[in-house]
Amino acid sequence: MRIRSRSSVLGPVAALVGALALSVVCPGQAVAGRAVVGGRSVQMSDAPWMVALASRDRFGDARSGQFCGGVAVSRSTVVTAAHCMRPEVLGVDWREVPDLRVVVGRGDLGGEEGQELPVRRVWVNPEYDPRTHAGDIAVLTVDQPLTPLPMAPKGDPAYRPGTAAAVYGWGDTRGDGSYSRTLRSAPVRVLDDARCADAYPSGGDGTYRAASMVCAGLPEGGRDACQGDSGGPLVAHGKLIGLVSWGSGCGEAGSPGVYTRMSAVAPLVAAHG
Ligand code: 4AZ
Repeated sequence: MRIRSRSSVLGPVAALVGALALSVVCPGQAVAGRAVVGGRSVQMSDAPWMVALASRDRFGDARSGQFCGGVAVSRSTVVTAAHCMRPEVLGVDWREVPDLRVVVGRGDLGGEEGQELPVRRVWVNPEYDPRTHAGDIAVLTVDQPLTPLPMAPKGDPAYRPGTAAAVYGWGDTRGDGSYSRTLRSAPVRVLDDARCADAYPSGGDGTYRAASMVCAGLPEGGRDACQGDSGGPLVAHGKLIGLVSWGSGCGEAGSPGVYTRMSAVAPLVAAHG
């Protein structure tokens, strides 16, 4: 994962510096081009389980304070990435964010459609390992009824390599700090664990662990999750198979997106939802 630049808080100069820093940290990212990277706009009615995590206090009003994605998995439970709740993202401990919200039904973050729901309870996986990125899951509870997406259980064919999947988010569309105002989705394919283990051996930015992660993309790159999409869903066969977690750059050939494998964390969700 990389940390979303807090441009709305820090102002345009910092945003420019941040964008330049990103292009240094992630060379080649910009050439992947085209928007999520390689995606298209989707209507909220086609993804009613999609939510934005937001704090206007931390990230400003322009995009409803969005900083990560999330997905409803029951009428009161949202799952997201553990790393979204870290001070590297929020600037402070999540307990000190005065207005943590789950935004539902708002495809255009510049608008007022839908609702900003207060978060009743937060559980961040204490086993999350920022070195490998294993265990990247947090569970948020809200009071109002949500529209859930079912999680694909262990052994579900949706996890098979080659399966058509889609990733959703309001994140960076070009790898240069261009966060989207509208919800986007990119079609990708579930990739073979061996390919992902080759792409991300131990000792790098993270380590691919097939037991707890799943990876997706296209062999030629061009479609991927990016900064700001973290915690959002990877959907296949109408079920949730992954949460946007990390990867090297965005949409680069040979560097697929890595996701928290839902079947591996389902017991944690059940215990903390
Ligand atoms: C991030 O920083 C991030 N291309 C998420 C996904 C990917 C890279 C970065 C995968 O949140």
